[in-house]
Amino acid sequence: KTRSSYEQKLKNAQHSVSKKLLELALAKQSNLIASADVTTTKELLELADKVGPHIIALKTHIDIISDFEYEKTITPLKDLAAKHQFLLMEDRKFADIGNTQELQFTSGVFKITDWADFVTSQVIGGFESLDCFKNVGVVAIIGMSSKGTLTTNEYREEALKIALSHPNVIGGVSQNPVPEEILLFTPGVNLADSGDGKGQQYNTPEYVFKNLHTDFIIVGRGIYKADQAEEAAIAYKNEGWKAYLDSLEKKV
Ligand code: UP6
Repeated sequence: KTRSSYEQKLKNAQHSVSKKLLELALAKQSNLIASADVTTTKELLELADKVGPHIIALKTHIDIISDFEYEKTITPLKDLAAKHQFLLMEDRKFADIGNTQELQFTSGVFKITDWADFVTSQVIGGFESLDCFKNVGVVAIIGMSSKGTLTTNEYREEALKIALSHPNVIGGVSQNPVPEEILLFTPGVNLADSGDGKGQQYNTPEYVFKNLHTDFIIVGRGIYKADQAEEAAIAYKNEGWKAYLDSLEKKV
């Protein structure tokens, strides 16, 4: 069967964050999410400003920023997101009981609930552990890209049951296809490398659109480690869009 287009998915989308992502993808002709795995506020803001026009979301690991200060880090980041029209995806990968996740989501110095449009969460804590993410979209970790991951077939099947039935869930992170009711986000995408020597495994944009019918590609080092981050973002954006258009025509 052929995949659904972003237009078709937009018609069926229930969650406001899914709608926003699909609208941005169509408006910017981009399915690219840049992963900003940099460790200072200056690098984070510079990267966001450079790649912002070409991405639909910026993915953060906010707890790796060494000089984090809400006013100096988040306030200007939100301004850049508004200026360049991208969403903020905090890749927190919550993995605890609901009450603890709720505290991690709302408290501490990062106050993720105040600024993230959507967050990632493991589903290892069960269905109700996702109830606290009421005001955001959740991307459930279904399968991981790293060598030796414990996200086996059986695990992924159970994880998908939670993802498909929970109203806060907009999508899943996976290296395998998922049902079209949820959006598929695929990290482990790089045009130059096949791995990083630390267990990461890479595929090309072409591969993940053709074989997984993914919706969005997540690229970290392929962009922020490039000599020209903006040029790299444009290259991944163009590759990703071309691969998406090709996947509309091909059957899996
Ligand atoms: N990520 C993966 N694989 C997963 C889930 N998440 O790589 O299964 C995240 C990493 C990193 C980004 O935490 O932030 O996606 C990939 O970065 P890279 O392109 O530099 O490898």
